[in-house]
Amino acid sequence: MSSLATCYPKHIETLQQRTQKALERSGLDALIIHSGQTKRQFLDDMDYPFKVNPHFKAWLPVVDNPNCWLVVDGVKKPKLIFYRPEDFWHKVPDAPDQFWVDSFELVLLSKADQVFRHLPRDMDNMAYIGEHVEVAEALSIGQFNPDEVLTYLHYHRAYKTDYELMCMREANRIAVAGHTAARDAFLDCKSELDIHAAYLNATGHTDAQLPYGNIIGLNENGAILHYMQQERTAPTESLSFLIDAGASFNGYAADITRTHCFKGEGTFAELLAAMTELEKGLVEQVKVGMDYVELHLNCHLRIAALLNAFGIVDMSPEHMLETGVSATFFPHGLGHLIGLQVHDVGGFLDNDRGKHVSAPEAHPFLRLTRKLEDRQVITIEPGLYFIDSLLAKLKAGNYSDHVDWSMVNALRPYGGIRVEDNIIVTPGGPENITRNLGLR
Ligand SMILES: [Mn+2]
Repeated sequence: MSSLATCYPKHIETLQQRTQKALERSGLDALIIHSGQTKRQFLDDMDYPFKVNPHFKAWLPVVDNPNCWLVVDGVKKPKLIFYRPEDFWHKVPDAPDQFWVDSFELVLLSKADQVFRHLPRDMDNMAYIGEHVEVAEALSIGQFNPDEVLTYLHYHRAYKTDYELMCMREANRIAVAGHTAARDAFLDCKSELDIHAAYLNATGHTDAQLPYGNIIGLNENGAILHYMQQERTAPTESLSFLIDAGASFNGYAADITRTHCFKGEGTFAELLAAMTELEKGLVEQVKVGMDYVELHLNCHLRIAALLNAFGIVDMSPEHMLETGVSATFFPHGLGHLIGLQVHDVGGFLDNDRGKHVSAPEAHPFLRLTRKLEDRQVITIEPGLYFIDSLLAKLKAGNYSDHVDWSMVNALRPYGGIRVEDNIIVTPGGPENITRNLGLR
């Protein structure tokens, strides 16, 4: 049985190779990767929540420790400068002894401003990778976040190592536990805030540990794509529930959406069942070599066909796609790369030298234009919503007569539907790491 610990050395080897190649191309000697540092809130004595540099957590599962550094040249054993201050206000991390520690030459740092003692003496031909350019300047590091290096790393980051795939399966496992608890709380007629609390409880996450703020919308709130408020009072009647919520494991994200209908019958319940089948059908299409933009357009045609079959819009699917009518109901992209970041970088890179492929003009919110390849992890997340502002435009436009407005009005109180799974692209077909856990 392979475990995280047994897969990890190969992960480091892969990162070493990528680093070596990136350095070779840019003529640099090493990368100096900063985990980050805390940021003070304006006129306050407290810090914003710390968010680690993704280039740091790519190397090791440390996501909560500022003032750490990595020195990597792709050949020598990576050097980890690990911050362990004397501090009686905050919890100080233990000296590392986890499975990953042997992959590094470890140095402990007790004073953040003394890091220069452990960094290479001459860093003129090295590059700082991190957020705090002023720190890099003070340390006389020659370059800051060079495009050539970042592009190379961002492009290749889409191909996950076995270790990363294990982390992502585990993040999904945690999130699925949360989704199950949230669904039960919805069926108990709880408020959005109570459902959120049930989710956190089941995942063992704090709010700050979530890879993104939970979207928990009851009834018409399901139509607000990034709805972040959490009403503390339950609605008089719970009709529907849209939850887009993830989990983190070792710095890797899960991003899952489910929609639930309180009653098992009626038009919305039927539409939900049809959208679930539609999503599964799209996942089945995922294969190595596929153009993701085409899959996105195919998704529009499928959603348009549903709108037609349900008698909501009387137009051919092709015409709905051409005229933008399908985008009234499905205004976002089919999905994105996922990994160290929820919407992971590199979705528009056609090659590792930075050739950019934009989303089609009519689909500006699509975040992934790359061909699908082995070891990429993507989301598939079709949606169908009743969004007041977009419906108002449709009503005022040329195609209003094709819409059954009484039906639209009857569905508005249900908000919308989104179904989202996380998929590993493999030569043997899609591995649905969300549904494989039994989440329906
Ligand atoms: Mn997503």
